[in-house]
Amino acid sequence: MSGGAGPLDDAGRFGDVRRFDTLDSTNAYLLREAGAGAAEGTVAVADYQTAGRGRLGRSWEAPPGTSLLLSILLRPALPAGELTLCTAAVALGAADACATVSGIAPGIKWPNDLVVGDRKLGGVLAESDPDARGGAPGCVTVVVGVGINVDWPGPEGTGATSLRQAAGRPVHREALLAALLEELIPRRASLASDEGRARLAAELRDRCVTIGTQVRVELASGSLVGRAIGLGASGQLLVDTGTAVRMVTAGDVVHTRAEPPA
Ligand code: BT5
Repeated sequence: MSGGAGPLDDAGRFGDVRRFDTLDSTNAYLLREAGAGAAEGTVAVADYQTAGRGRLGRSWEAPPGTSLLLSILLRPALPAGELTLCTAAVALGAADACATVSGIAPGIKWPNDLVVGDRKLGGVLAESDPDARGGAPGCVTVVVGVGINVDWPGPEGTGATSLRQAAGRPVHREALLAALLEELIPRRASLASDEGRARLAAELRDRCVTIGTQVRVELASGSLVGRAIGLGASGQLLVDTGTAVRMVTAGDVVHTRAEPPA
């Protein structure tokens, strides 16, 4: 199958939306499908995940029917250093979809959290498969999953929230799904050009609540403490440690203290 035909039609719409009552993980399912050659634009939505995953081996919890749990298969022609923009494209689309259906416009905590104030509303997890077949030459296979708490404010003790709690009224999961897929159309297109990618990075900069805060970044090589001062051209986090500005492409960010407003 080529990336041009199939679920992603000429208008860039996501036409192959596969729905499940239960899956292990929508990301795991789509990675398996991608490995078997599924086309770009395939979407998996589950009511419940038995092994929902977060980053770095963590888990994503949601009782049946309470959350929007979906994954999207992308096969963009992107340099490896710009894969962060796939996470950004989906996080931005999800944030705008939340605003459309609930009036709550979440911020993005770099690199992958949707937050309302300092409460986590949702998370994005991008996983790539370097061996997957089915894309055009030069394309990478990336499955981007997103979980949004719609009707359940997250696990006890995490200080998370839900759209229902934040908006003070029920929010329709189907309307949220439709809005998200709509928001993804222009952002998927943006991944395909230099100008589009610059637009995504700029949009992320506007929505990123991490900029201007003191952060501790946990990296494989140790932790980095400093002030987040901005984003690089491909969405990397720029951290001023006091002695140097470091560019972070992956890591776990803890906001340690908000800067007073200027
Ligand atoms: C994330 O990981 O935030 C990415 C979550 C992505 C989930 C979606 S659901 C559809 C798709 N299929 C999958 O299998 N995954 C994706 P991370 O930053 O590592 O955050 C995980 C941490 O958030 C956990 O260790 C918990 O502390 C917390 N957590 C778990 N469930 C939560 C929830 N429903 N709401 C808020 N926080 C939660």
